[in-house]
Amino acid sequence: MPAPRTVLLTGAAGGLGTLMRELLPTYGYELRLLDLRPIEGEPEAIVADLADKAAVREAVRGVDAVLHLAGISLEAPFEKILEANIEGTYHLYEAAREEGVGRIVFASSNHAVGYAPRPRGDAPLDAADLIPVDVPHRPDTFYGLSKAFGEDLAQLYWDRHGLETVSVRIGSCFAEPTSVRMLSLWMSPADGARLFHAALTAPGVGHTVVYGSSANTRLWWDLGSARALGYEPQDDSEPYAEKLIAEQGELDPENIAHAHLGGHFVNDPPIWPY
Ligand code: NAI
Ligand code: 15L
Repeated sequence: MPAPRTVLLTGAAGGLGTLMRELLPTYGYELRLLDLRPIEGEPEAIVADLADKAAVREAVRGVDAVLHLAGISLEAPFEKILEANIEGTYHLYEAAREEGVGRIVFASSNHAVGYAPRPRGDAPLDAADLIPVDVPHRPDTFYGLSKAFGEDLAQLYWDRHGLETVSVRIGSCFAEPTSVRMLSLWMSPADGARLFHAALTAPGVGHTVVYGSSANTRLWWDLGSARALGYEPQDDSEPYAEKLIAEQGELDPENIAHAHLGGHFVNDPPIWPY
């Protein structure tokens, strides 16, 4: 596949979408934007719901690749997750197949494997103790289940239709880490752009699953498959560690939210904004 130039960015109005709208053009991409919500200052952005198959098909027409960020990004009632994340992602894959788009980069999440126990031991962990990328799906929420579905859908569309995907199990991509758990999962926005760029351009990815984070000293997972795409993370959350640990304390192994990769998403019942 030749390196993509035009990329459809779904979820362009969201937190990560806003960061990527700023950072990805520096890699030479021309972005076509789509979101349920209008974007201030972007009159050409497509305002559409992933539920609208015809609109999604029109949105993918003529692009080289898709960076699929749109969807509900936290836990929600199953019916809402079903429509936005499961059916919506299916509509996107069908549209991409019909329009001959060669590659999708899918925003999966750590919550697809959120019940994986977090590794113990002093940082930095030995490579053998890191959570491997082929750990079985262990979703911690309906939200995590939708990300596990998205990864499996990507595998199906690769095996059956030759549509390539990199599924990025993003940790926590925000300007700064805000919790002790995030010291392990943080992906700086600049590293996020580096990783998405690698995922968009690496040759012959088939369906590849990677973890998405910076090169944190307190890393819990294996970045090997991301590095194999050419991703070279430049950032580390460690400069934030002293302050966050002084404010919040060390992780408590007796607390189930601290004992699993998914953090507070494993609490039952979760408290969510939807
Ligand atoms: P966000 O909630 O800020 O943005 C999601 C965007 O998707 C919103 O602008 C929303 O309007 C749009 N959207 C929702 N349903 C839609 C629909 N049916 N049709 C069209 N657009 C729709 O989320 P954020 O943080 O920007 O995350 C982006 C993606 O990355 C999400 O898929 C999220 O699950 C995933 N992710 C993000 C992480 C992070 O640290 N920010 C961590 C792991 C995964
Ligand atoms: C996610 O999947 C969410 O979309 C994001 O808002 C964060 O909560 C992140 O996971 C996390 O685990 O920190």
